[in-house]
Amino acid sequence: MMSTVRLTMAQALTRYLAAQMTEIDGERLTIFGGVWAIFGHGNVAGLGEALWHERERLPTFRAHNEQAMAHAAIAYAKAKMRRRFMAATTSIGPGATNLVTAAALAHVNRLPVLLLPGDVFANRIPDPVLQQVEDFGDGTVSANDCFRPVSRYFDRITRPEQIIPALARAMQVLTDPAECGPVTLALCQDVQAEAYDYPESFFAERLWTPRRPRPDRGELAAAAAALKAARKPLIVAGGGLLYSGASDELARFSAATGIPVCETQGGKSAMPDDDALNMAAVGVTGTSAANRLAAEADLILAIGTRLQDFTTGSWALFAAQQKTVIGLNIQPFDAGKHRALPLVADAREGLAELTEAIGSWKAPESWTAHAKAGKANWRKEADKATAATNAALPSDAQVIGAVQRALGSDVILLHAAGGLPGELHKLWQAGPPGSYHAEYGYSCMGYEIAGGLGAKMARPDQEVVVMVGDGSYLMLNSEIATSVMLGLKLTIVLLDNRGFGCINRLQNATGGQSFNNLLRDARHETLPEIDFVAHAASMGAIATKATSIAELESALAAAKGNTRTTVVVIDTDPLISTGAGGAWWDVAVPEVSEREQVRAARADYDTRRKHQNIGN
Ligand SMILES: Cc1ncc(C[n+]2csc(CCOP(=O)(O)OP(=O)(O)O)c2C)c(N)n1
Ligand SMILES: [Mg+2]
Repeated sequence: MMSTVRLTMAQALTRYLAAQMTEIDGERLTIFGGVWAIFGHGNVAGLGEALWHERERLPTFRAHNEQAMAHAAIAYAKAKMRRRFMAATTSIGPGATNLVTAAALAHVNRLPVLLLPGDVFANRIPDPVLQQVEDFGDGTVSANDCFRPVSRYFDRITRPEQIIPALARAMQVLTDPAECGPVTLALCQDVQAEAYDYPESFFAERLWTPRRPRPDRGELAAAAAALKAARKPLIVAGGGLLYSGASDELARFSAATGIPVCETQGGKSAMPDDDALNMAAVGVTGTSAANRLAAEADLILAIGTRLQDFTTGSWALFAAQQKTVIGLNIQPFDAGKHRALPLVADAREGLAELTEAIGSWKAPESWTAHAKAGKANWRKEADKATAATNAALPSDAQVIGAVQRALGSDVILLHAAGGLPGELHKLWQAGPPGSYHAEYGYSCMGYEIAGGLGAKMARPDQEVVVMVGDGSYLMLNSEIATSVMLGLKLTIVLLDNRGFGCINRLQNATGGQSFNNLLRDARHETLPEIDFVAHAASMGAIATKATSIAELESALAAAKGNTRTTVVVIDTDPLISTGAGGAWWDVAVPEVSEREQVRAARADYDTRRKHQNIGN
């Protein structure tokens, strides 16, 4: 007879999660780093009770906002290079839908997170329960259906035994490097509390280690032949390369072949910034070194990248008419983008086999030298942009320079939205792989502080430096209090330019009048003067204001010794961004307008769109 154990569905679920293991550097660990929870009706009685039983193997953490706690979970997975991850559970209704934005963020960024929103009663007897969305024509709909398009796998658990196949599928998705993303298991509240005789074998420890598929022979031969025919090859390194741990392989490949490398937001820190063949940032927020090569390249080896518009300059950046793209990617969906020759494989395995397949082939020396000269020039431009200043209102770039001088590169630098991503992509000199943590797939305001907390949980040995604008800070800052409560120190640099600076600049660049972005341009009775120092201090942070770049540098140097979350606020100029480098970005300008500036911007837009390589 099969041996069974009688448990509630929630108890079985937590027991199962606690038994899923992984191995990192020879150490055996639970693959779940813990569970974030905000309880309410729909999860407190069922899952809440079960988490209490498992609190040793599967620690529970409390946050202040469901979206934020999921951001923390997602950042944890990113900082762990997807080798470990977390779960997040909410009540039904608003608690659950607060998670939806975070689900989309994980979906776009291909990051694993297990979302466990509570759901309405499967038996429907007490309907409509508090917070239930009632569909007049469909009894199976609940608020959690919002998760479907933003989950890699979605299921609603309406019977206790359903978790047996559902959790197996969940683990497969969470640990699959190609499919990886958010998994949502909506847990009907009555079913969480319902008992079932689960087989003991369901709770046996299970070890998960990353799969590393090697390339198909035919695809490898085609890619190697294309590469050997190239005169101006360029590597675009994306986030998948970092997740694969392929940095050393990339450095070897680039050094052996003389092929220059450039990095997407997700791929930045794949190669040391000071490597002469690392052109650093590519695309809309790219360096002059990378973008001039992109404009000329006849072969682009795109590794582990989704090739989003910021990378391709909306497909106007890679300008050569005759060119080949090789898509080295573990996900066929990405590998074949833009008519690429697909090379479906793990990045490290793929690079290793490509190295072998091309033998002693090297890129023409003149191309390598051209790349190196461009990089040296870019460093001079970047140093100019980030140099110290006495200006009353420094630029974002000058603040970045100060942070870099005070803290160096061996920190985890984290950011997500506003003007900072573009400036940091260009100007930050990243340290070792993973030291640059950009959420620029969804570029979600409010990721920054909660994300910093997750990154710090993943890498407690590292200084985690969060750079955030006043707009993003105001949108979601509550996990400062959680970071203080958990004793997880963040260093937060808050750039206060009194509003949505980058969108105001975009508005002006598309011919628009400054309107509704900076506080001063928004309808107001009183112009807000927000005291961010007092605000952060009220949550327990050590908070100071720097009134100059010099003060910022000394405040950050002093913050190194702090063990509590530290917030340093500095006022910045909303109108300046770094002109050097960069590329066009397709933002649709109105075809008809009373404004002369809009008409001019549209004319320019029409011209620029002609340079988009559509399907080429
Ligand atoms: C949740 C969310 N809402 C809206 C946006 C669109 N958006 C991108 S940046 C930005 C302004 C950010 O302001 P702030 O953080 O102060 O940075 P700044 O632009 O001033 O550098 C807005 C509204 C977004 N990315 N995320
Ligand atoms: Mg701002």
